[in-house]
Amino acid sequence: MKLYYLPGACSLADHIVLEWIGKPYETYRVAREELGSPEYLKINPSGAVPALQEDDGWVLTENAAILNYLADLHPEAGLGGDGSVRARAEVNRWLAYINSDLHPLFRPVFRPDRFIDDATAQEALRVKSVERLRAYYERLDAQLGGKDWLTGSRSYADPYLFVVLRWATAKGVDLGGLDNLARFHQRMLEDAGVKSAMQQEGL
Ligand SMILES: N[C@@H](CCC(=O)N[C@@H](CS)C(=O)NCC(=O)O)C(=O)O
Repeated sequence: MKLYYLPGACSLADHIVLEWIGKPYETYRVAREELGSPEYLKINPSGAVPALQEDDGWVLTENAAILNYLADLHPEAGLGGDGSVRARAEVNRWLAYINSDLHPLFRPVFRPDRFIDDATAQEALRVKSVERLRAYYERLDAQLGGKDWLTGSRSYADPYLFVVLRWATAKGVDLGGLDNLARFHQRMLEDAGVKSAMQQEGL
């Protein structure tokens, strides 16, 4: 099994999950200029990471699908809840919140030029998006109240939260007073699997 990744991108969530599962895997670091190449577009026609390739050549794209797939392949890792339908739904609730609500709001932060040509408008869009992101982190902070992990036990939603916390810090999102998130971030930084994935990605 091979994970295609960009350092520090949302593919880091899958990388951490692979570390937590603890079974052998390979990685392929995609160069930015490779994303649009004919070779890589055969792997992921969206020109994005992550992509997960099985040894027989089958490729799975879309982070939410990959994280669910890894949890199903390795139920012994316990990353999809306690085995109940409701616990799994809770994990997917928070995964969806991060993957489909919060993550897309970073697009105009990282690349405002993809949305609007005017440089002044780009900066205004970037600043507004950074401001709007705060509310998403407030909700995540509230969810972490009294818990070490988003759903109470460690799941595949947690590494995705770690990834977007790194982005928030790098891009100046105001996380002031969100102490549950700060504790979570620190706990993840001290986790052996997180450290290993980050070191492999050169972070
Ligand atoms: N819907 C995709 C989105 C993946 C995505 O946004 N990947 C980003 C990195 S976090 C990417 O590869 N961006 C490359 C680019 O836009 O040039 C998923 O959830 O897997």
